[in-house]
This record gives sequence, C-alpha cells and structure tokens, in this order.
Amino acid sequence: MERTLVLIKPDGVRRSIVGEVISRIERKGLRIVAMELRTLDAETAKTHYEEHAERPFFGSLVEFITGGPLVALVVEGERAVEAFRALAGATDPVTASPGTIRGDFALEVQQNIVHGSDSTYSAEREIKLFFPDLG
Ligand code: RTP
Ligand code: MG
Repeated sequence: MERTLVLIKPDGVRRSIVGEVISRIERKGLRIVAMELRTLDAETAKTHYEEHAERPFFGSLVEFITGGPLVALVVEGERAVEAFRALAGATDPVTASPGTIRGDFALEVQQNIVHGSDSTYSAEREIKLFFPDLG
C-alpha cells in the first residue's frame, strides 16, 4: 500500500479549512495513518524543500511555510501519491481546476493550501523527515 506526505500549509490552517481538506482526503477513500499540528523550524523547512534551494522564491517559501502552524499527515491508499496530487490540483491555483483543493480555495501560487509528495521516492524521504518514528 502506497503512502504520501500531505501538508496543510499555514495558509490553510489560518483560514480554518483543515477539516475541509481532511474531509476530501477521507471521502476519496484514502486513510490517515499519522497527523500532527506543528510549526516548522527553518532547517526542517529547507530540508523539506531542498529541491528548490536555488530558486528565486526559496527564501520567501521557507518564510511562508515556517510562518505559522501547519498540519502534517501521512496518507495511505492505492496510488496515494498520484491520488492526492489529483485532489490538490495544479501548483498555480489560478489554473488549478475547480473541484480541486487549490482550484477551490486559493489564488496565489505560494499560498496554495496543501503540499503532496510528487513521487514515491519523495514520499519516503519526506515521511522520514516529518515522522521519523513511523514504522
Ligand atoms: P508542493 O511541493 O508544495 O506540493 O507544490 P508543487 O509540487 O505543486 O509545486 P513545487 O514546484 O514543488 O513548488 C513548491 C511550492 O513552492 C511555492 N512556489 N512558489 N513564487 C513562485 O513562483 C512559486 N512557485 C512555487 C508553492 O507554495 C509551491 O507549492
Ligand atoms: Mg513539490
């Protein structure tokens, strides 16, 4: 069974749509196997987004993702990585399809409510980073 790391980013928590996002995950038939509300330190944020270290938006992204509490979840199910990316929608919420989380709730590319691992390889790395004790 495949697992993916989901983050409900600080904008999602601030806007009180944690329940809405969790509800969509559950309705899809995916299972939550770990969940935690926490505020990231800069080091964890930089490690999480290390693939973007050279991008011009990196500093601003780290500031945003550490700027308030977020909810981290490990979600499990059939092709969970792809299934959650489909629920989330395109990175840019303006072009994300209505019906997706980003398409329904956001307008700005940085404040796009959720993160989902982009491959099973990334999922394994990210789950270890957020939930080192998970078996
Ligand atoms: P994520 O990693 O958060 O699930 O999002 P993603 O795969 O759809 O997009 P990715 O390219 O990995 O970008 C990571 C996050 O960085 C912010 N971003 N800002 N200012 C910009 O041009 C820009 N581009 C990306 C977004 O928060 C994006 O989700
Ligand atoms: Mg990504």
